[in-house]
Amino acid sequence: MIASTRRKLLQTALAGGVALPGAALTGAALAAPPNAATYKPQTRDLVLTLVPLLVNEQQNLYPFLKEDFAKGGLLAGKEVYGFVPGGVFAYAGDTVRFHIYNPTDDVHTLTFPELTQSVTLLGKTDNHLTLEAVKPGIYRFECLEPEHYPFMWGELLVLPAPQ
Ligand SMILES: [Cu+2]
Repeated sequence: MIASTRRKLLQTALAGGVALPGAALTGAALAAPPNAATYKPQTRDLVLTLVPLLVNEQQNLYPFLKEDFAKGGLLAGKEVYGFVPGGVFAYAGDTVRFHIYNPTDDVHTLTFPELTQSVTLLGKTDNHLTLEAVKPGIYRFECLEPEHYPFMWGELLVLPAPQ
C-alpha cells in the first residue's frame, strides 16, 4: 500500500472509527490508551545479539584497522562490539526478559550497573537475564570486558505506565 493511501485510511480511521486493512485498528482502539490504573504489566521477551563491529578478525577486510589496532593506534587494546538492538523499551511494572545470543568467540557480559544485575556469556553461548517490575527511568547496560569498554553499551528506557 502506498504511503498516501495508508495516511488517508489512518486519518479516516481516526475521524470515524473505520478499521484499517490488515491492522485491526478501530476508533475505539485508537481513542485512548489504557490509564495507569488499568494498565496490566506485561512480560516483554527481548532478544539481544552480541555483534562484532570493528574487531581484530576484520583487519584484512578493513585495512585501516591494522593501524587502529597497532600499539598507539586509536583502538589499541580494544575491540568494538555492539548489543543489537542497543535501545530497548518497557512500561513501568513490566517484566523484561532478555534472551542474549553470543555467536562470537569472545566472552561478554550483559550488565545493568544501577540494577546490580549481570550475566556472563561465554563464546558461542546464549543466556537469560530477567528484570522484574521495572521502575521508570533510563538504565544503561554494558559489557564489563575491559577490551570492549567504552564501546559496548545500550539503554533500557522504562516509561511511566500509559495514562
Ligand atoms: Cu563484550
